[in-house]
Amino acid sequence: RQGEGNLSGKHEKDKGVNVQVVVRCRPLSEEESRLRTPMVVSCNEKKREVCAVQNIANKQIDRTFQFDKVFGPTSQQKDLYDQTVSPTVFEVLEGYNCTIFAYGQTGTGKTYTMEGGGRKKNGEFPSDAGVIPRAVRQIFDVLEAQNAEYNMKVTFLELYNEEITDLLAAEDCSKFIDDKSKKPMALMEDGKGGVFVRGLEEEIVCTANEIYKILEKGSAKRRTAETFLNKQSSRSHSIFTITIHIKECTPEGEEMIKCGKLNLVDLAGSENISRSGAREGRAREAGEINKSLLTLGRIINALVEHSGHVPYRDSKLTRLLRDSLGGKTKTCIIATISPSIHCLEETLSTLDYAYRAKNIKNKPEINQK
Ligand code: ADP
Ligand code: ZZD
Repeated sequence: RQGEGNLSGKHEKDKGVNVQVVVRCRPLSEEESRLRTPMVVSCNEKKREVCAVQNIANKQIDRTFQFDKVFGPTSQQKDLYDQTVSPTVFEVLEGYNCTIFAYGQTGTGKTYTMEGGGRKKNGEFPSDAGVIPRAVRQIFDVLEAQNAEYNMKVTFLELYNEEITDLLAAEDCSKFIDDKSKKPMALMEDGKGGVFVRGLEEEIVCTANEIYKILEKGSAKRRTAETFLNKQSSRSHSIFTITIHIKECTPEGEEMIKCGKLNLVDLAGSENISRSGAREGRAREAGEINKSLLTLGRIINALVEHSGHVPYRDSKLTRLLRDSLGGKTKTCIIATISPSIHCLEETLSTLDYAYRAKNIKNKPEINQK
């Protein structure tokens, strides 16, 4: 099996594998239903197509896009997880680095998809749990079933206005005072082409419950920071990372360490960042420009147009996740959209963006020592 893995690894490495792009359309909210908001998006999950209907000068124009997968308004958290994330988690356990991005307009379900609804009081796993808690559960289920020898660490950070907040560092109220003298968390080169955040808390974890406690701590801290610093959560990016080292023995009795990493990224709302840049001007005037999200878009453009310079270094997000775009990581983008007529323009912009990202090729490699 090892040989097979290496072979397919080599094969993939030569050709490159495309970034996987899936689209999820949320249902109308209760409010939208009550107001009989027209739905302008239809999803054909079998054909993997999304169709948006546009009325221009009384003419109906349909735009249809095909993606790697499409999840309609009635799709459940489990459906999306089983079909797109679960295979990725198996790859992480084989020693790949994998990244899942949620991209879309504010209010379309990025956080619902990545985190999901809150936890139930009775301690049961909630059916609306999102990608992060489900990935945690799967990782431990698989490792325990394999009786594997492993160690695992997690980090959880937020990026707001090009400043990093460690969501796992102990609560420190002085952090919430907007003190100009306080040192921002710096990105450092690791000498191997990657970067790390200096001083970022890495929690070593042994059980799924420990991670859930950490998530609880992280989301509490995020809420406090939002309140104290009057942050707009729609403008922040959050990155939850799990790194796993697994000890294995080859049939020859040689010891081998596989290392896999999973980055789960909830991006800032994509509104104001249009492809043409037409609304860039207005957003910039309003001080709303999100450097990291803008740079992400420019990188996608540079990679799909093969236009030479790829501006990875222009933002913190893209420095941190450089390897996920055109690098050795396996990457999946979940583009979230609303079905409402009031969101049509943003929906089309998201679909265009996501459709272009399908052309990015990465060269995944297993990490093995
Ligand atoms: P975003 O993170 O993109 O701003 P949210 O995740 O906060 O959006 O979702 C906005 C609202 O819509 C929330 O109340 C959320 O529970 C609901 N929602 C989003 N996606 C779905 C879905 N697929 N099914 C049911 N409710 C959803
Ligand atoms: N989306 C909720 C958190 C929020 O915005 O607060 S849901 C999941 C991933 C990352 C962080 C938090 C969670 C979340 C949670 C809820 C309540 C307390 C702690 C953590 C969650 C949801 C289901 C299962 C496990 C964790």
